[in-house]
Amino acid sequence: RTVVYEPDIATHPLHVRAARVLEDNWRGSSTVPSRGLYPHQWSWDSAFIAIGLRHLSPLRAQTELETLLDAQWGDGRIPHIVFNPSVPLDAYFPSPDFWRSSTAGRAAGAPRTVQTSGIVQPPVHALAAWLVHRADPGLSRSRSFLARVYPRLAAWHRYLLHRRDLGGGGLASVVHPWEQGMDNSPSWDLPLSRVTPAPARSFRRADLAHGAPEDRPTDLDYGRYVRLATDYRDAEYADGHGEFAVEDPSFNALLIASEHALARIARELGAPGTARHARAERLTTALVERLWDPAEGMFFCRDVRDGGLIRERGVSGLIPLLLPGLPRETAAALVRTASGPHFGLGSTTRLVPSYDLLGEAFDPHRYWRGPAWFNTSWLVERGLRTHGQHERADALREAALDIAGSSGFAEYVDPYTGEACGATGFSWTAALTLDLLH
Ligand code: 9YW
Repeated sequence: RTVVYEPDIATHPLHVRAARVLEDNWRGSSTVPSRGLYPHQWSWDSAFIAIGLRHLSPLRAQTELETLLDAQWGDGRIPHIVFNPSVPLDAYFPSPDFWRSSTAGRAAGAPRTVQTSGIVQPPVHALAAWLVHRADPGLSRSRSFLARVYPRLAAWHRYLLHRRDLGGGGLASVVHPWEQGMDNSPSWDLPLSRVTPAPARSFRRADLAHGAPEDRPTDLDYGRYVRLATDYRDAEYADGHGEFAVEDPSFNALLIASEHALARIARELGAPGTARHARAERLTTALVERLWDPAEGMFFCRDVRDGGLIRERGVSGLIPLLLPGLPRETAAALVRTASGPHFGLGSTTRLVPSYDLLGEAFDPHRYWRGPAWFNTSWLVERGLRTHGQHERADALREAALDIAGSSGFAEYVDPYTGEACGATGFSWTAALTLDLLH
C-alpha cells in the first residue's frame, strides 16, 4: 500500500490530516483528547499522544508528558485528569468541584496549583517517555528530559506497586472502572453490581450533550461510577478500603512494558537497569500466574474482593501480547484467540473489538462493550509484531490507517464496518496513525 511505502511520509495526505487534528487539539502545553467532549488533559491519552507527537515535534511531545507530570501527587500517583482552569465547570462531569483535589487530596499530596481528579489511568508514561527520547536523543539530552522525568516515573511505579497491590500477589489493582480506561467494559459488571448507585438526581452528566446516548454508558453505570469516586474522595484518596478492586491484564501489562522502559531510561542515565528488568520479569510471571486461563487462551480480570477471575473476554485480556517476556505458548494461544471467533481478527472484524463478539453483552456501538478503539488496536499490532506475527500485524496496521482516515480520526468504530462512533478528530487516533505511518 502506498500509505506504508510513501517515500516522504510527512507529505502523505493522511499524515497531514493527522497532524492537523493534533494541532487543533493542542492547548499550549498539552493536548485535549477531543474538542467538546473532553476539554482537559487525560493521563493515558497524553502518553499515546506523545508517542505520535514525537514524529511531528519531539519538543511538544516532551512538553505533553512534562505538563502531566507537573500535576503528580506527593504519593506518586499521576491523576487521570488535569483540569484546564479556563474551561467552564459544567463542560465536563465530574468537574474539579467534585474531586476537590486540593482539599480532599491534601493528605495524599495533591498539588496546590492545579486541580486534578484523584484516580489514575494506565501507566503508559515511561514507555512514552522512552519512545519520545529515542525520536530525538540530542534534544532530549540538551533539555535533560530523561533526568527530569525519571524520578517522577519511578515514584509513579512505586505508588502502583506498593499502595495498589491490594491483592497481595504483586500486581496493581484499579479501584474504579475509569482507572483502567475502558469505562463500561462488561468485565466490571460483576464487581459493579455490588455498588449502590448514587441517585440520578445527585449529578448531571455532561457527556450526553456530545455523544449519542446509545453509544455511551448507561445512567445506572454512571450512578455507580459516581458512588465509587465519591467514597474514594471522602476517604481522602487513601487506598485499600473501597468496594471495588480489580487486577486488570492490560493495566498490568502496560506497567510491565513501562518498567522495561524505565530500565532503559536508567541505563541511558548511567545507572544499571538490571534490577528493573528483573522486576518486570517477576511481574510478568505474576501476571501469568494470577490472570492467565490456559483453557480459554486468554487473560482475565481478577476480582480482588471475591478472589475469582471474571470470565468476560475483553480486549484487555489480549494486550499482554505486548510483552516480549511472555511464555511462548501463552503468546501463541493469544494470537489464536485474537484470530478466533471471539475477536475475529483477519476474518470477520477489521479492528480488534473491545469485547467478545459472541458475548452476551456485545454491542458494536456501545463504547467499551464491542466497538474497536485505536489505542488497543495499536497495542495488539505491537504485540503481534513483537511475537513475529508480521503478516497479521501488517493487516491490522493497514486496516487502522484506512479506518482512521475514512472515519475522520474517530474516537471508536464499529469493529465490523469501521463506521465512526463517538467524537471525531480524536487525538490518540491521530497520534497513533502518525506512529503507524512511520
Ligand atoms: C469519559 C479521554 C477518555 C479516555 C478513556 C475513555 C473516556 C472518559 O475518554 O473516558 O468521560 O467517559 O473511556 O479511556 O481516556 O479520551
